[in-house]
Amino acid sequence: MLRITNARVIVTCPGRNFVTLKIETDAGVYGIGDATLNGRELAVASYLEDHVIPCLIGKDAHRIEDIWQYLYRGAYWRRGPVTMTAIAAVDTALWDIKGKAAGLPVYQLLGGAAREGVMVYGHANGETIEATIEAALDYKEQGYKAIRLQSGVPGLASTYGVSKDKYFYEPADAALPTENVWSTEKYMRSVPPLFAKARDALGWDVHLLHDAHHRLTPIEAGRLGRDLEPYRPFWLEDPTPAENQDSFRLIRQHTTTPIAVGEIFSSIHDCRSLIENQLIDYIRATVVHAGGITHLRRIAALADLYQVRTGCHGATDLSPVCMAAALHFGLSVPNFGVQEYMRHAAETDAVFPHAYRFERGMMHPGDAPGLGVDIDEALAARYEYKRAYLPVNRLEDGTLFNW
Ligand code: KDG
Ligand code: MG
Repeated sequence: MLRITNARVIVTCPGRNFVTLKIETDAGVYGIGDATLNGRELAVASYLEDHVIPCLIGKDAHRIEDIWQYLYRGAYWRRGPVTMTAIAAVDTALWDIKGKAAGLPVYQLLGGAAREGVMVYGHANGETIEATIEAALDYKEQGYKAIRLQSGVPGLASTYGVSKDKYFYEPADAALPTENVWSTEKYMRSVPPLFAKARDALGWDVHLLHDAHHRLTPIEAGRLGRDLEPYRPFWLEDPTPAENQDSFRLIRQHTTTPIAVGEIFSSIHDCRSLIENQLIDYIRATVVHAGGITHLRRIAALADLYQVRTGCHGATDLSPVCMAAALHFGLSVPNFGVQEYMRHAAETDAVFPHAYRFERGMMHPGDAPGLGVDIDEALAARYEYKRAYLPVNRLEDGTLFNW
């Protein structure tokens, strides 16, 4: 028995907002879990502080599955991003504790390494095709085996995924949502030339990815997928919103470009129909937003039955605690595909010292007991929470559209 004696929520903003849960036990071992829900951070902080932490005190930290079920079934209100992010934070912290108590890195508790390292993809983005390709060449030079390409769209003032900074793309950028303008027609014309030029410049030995960010109708997605086929993209991500999962059948009827979906999914029930009907190739659900390591393993096991591989979300709003957990998961899961890796700012890395490392396009969680990541609470306290929002998106006629 490892009794939970205390749990605390730490909100900090070292470059961007992060919410972290710290669970302490009577043996002096503690664990941490990421609870960051971009743009809605304080909802999860309150859910944990006001409703979850009182139930944790006195429980046995070793009983990860029982505590997961207690928080999921016991709440009566199931699923949803706030609930599942809160459950994920508890689950991640408990795996950290179990690893520390056992003296083993978490991936060993998950079955051990199933590969030498975790292939990651970096973000190459630019205002123009030339700038994007220049960024991609830089990533290739650093050894990346997979690169996501996002470029500004001629005729549009701003575009999803295109940052002002070379490495640190930060989508939540204002105290109130900024507004972008979108034209699917202009966008659809701009992506195939980006991929054509990228293949000329980068060759064929590097995986190229693209994120359509839920902005196409199924038939538009089918056309874009088909137009990209000659350049053999690794995946086309979030081609259309996934509420109506049947609509992915239409995409499948028109293209063999692999499809990746799921960064906003919070449970296996969001993934089930897409996976069972083999409408996607990669599932992007991740530790922090999909119920923690415990639930993500369940999603991966379902996906494995249908040859769907993992491709976990890993943008900067997922803290280094989530990144560490994702690497332990990715190293051990049989049907691993790729892991997104957007570097965190130096202030973030200083608040969350970690053992994970990048080498020639691959990452490894390291062999420290537990997750191998910590939070420097004194440093974290220096960065006060700043309300920040993702932008909203409107069509050229002012209609509110998909972000
Ligand atoms: O919080 C939202 C971001 O993480 C999201 O916009 C990033 O689409 C994204 C991606 O693929 O990383
Ligand atoms: Mg995305």
